[in-house]
Amino acid sequence: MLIKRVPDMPASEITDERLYWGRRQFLRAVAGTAVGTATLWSPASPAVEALEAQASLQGLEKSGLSTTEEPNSFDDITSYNNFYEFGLDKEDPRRYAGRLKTRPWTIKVDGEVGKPAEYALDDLIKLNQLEERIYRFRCVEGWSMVIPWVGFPLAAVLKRVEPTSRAKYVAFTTLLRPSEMPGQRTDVLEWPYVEGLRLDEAMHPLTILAVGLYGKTLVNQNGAPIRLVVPWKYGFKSIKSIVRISLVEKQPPTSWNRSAPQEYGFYSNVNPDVDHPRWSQARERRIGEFFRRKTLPFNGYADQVAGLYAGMDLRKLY
Ligand SMILES: Nc1nc2c(c(=O)[nH]1)N[C@H]1C(S)=C(S)[C@@H](COP(=O)(O)O)O[C@H]1N2
Ligand SMILES: [Mo]
Repeated sequence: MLIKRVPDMPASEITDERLYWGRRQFLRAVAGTAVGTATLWSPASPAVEALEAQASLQGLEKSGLSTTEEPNSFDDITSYNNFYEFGLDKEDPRRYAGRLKTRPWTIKVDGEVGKPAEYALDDLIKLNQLEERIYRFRCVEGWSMVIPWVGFPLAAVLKRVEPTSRAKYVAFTTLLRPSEMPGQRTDVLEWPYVEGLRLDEAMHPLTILAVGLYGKTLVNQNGAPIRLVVPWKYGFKSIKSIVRISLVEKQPPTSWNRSAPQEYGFYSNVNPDVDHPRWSQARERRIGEFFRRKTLPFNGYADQVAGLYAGMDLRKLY
């Protein structure tokens, strides 16, 4: 379908027609809701106020897995987002995500496990030691940031439910709530957004569930109240606003692969040597910088994760 858009395409790649119709469809969906846009977010309100408005997270440990690179500002991280449930433009999530209610929030962990569980989010958080993890983040569109997440290893959550020997993959599902997510009233993607990892990727110590940013709870545009972060993969693997984590036997469907399989594979490891069919992945623009920098294999995490893919042809399994 023409109105379907691939994630993160450079603006130059998007035909005017697609952008026009995708945007119109979204605005029509927003107009159909009771809440207008004016009260949701004043673009003039300084980022510091937004940061202060979030609850502080207590007892954070500093992680040895953090990069020493300088983090992007809170303003950068919360104003330039992909979250198609809230629109196609980078500024849409900040404008429209405020209406999403993130409490109460339950998250189900089920499937091929001995002890399926359903947690109130705050209980799940209490079960885990929160850490600050400063990670590089690379979007398939060609931009990158450094983000000080707060979270805990996904492995801790998975171990607690005791995966069976049949569990080979992990499937993640975003909330489906069109009344608060206007993008879900359009067909830019099939909803809800879904993602997946192989079990060993999911269990890797770098893979975290993030519940915060800059020491505070997540703002909605970044995937509140809980989102995945897989720093060696393109950004779209890092699914937001998760309600279900299922251990499964077979490779699960993923939203962007389903939408454009020739462009987005299941693995989606950051790989400067494999071009996107419509643009090079060799370089990236760090938000806030002028000159582009070289993209690193596995986004700079090769020492830790390359071993997961030994013997695989990552040109085929992109
Ligand atoms: N549910 C959901 N998760 C999502 C997306 C989305 O549209 N919906 N976009 C993905 C993409 S393409 C990117 S680059 C990151 C952006 O995360 P950030 O806004 O926190 O930087 O979220 C990912 N997770
Ligand atoms: Mo992305």
